[in-house]
Amino acid sequence: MRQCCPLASAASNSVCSMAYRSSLVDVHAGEYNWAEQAPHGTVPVLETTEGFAIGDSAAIVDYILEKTPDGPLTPKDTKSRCLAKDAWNFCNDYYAFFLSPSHDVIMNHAEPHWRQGRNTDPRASPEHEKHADFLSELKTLHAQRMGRLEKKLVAAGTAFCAGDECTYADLFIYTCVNTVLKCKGFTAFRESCGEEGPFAGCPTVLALAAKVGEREKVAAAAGIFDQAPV
Ligand SMILES: N[C@@H](CCC(=O)N[C@@H](CS)C(=O)NCC(=O)O)C(=O)O
Repeated sequence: MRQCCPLASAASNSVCSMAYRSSLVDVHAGEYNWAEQAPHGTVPVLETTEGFAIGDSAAIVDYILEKTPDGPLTPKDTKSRCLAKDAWNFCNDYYAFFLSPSHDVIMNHAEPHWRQGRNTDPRASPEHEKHADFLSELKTLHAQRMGRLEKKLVAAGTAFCAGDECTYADLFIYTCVNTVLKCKGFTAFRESCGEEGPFAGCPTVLALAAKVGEREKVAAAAGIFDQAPV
């Protein structure tokens, strides 16, 4: 498994009942030219033992779920399967529309197609006249989406997002929350949220993330957030 960021961890480590070798790709080290070698030019990438590679996190999750129907984070019935996918896709949008554009701001990437074909918002540049508006819009989006997730979890009233058992989707919630709470690149964002922090009004989201963080394998990998800028 090739990976380099918390999103990648969410896709892969989340269903960690399957044996795989994970290699953390340092995008600056050059030991793996993922822009060329990865099928989509992005990470994560799962190089299966069946001779093909999968280049999209959702497809990687599907593959692992199918291979490990009894895995500890695999939903076991139709309702939890659908609810887990529902929550995972919600987090994936949060990644695409908040975490990823924030990544561009943090890493100072505002060139048009830096992300292998994803359009980058030019307002990510601190020199752009509307940079402050962009930051403010991202903050609003974060608050709206996390508020929506809070409402969703409260309405479900279950211990985890897809029922009373933890699933791979809870790992993505955990990853989104901890990226914002712990990664160095989000320091300015956290500070902009004042004393209440970025998850004010979302106690259920925070509690779920904390509960997931107590799982042995998750706790063992928690250092990744302190190492990663985003
Ligand atoms: N839809 C893709 C998105 C993957 C993605 O954006 N990965 C980022 C790292 S978290 C990446 O490789 N971006 C390319 C770049 O940074 O140039 C997926 O879910 O796998």
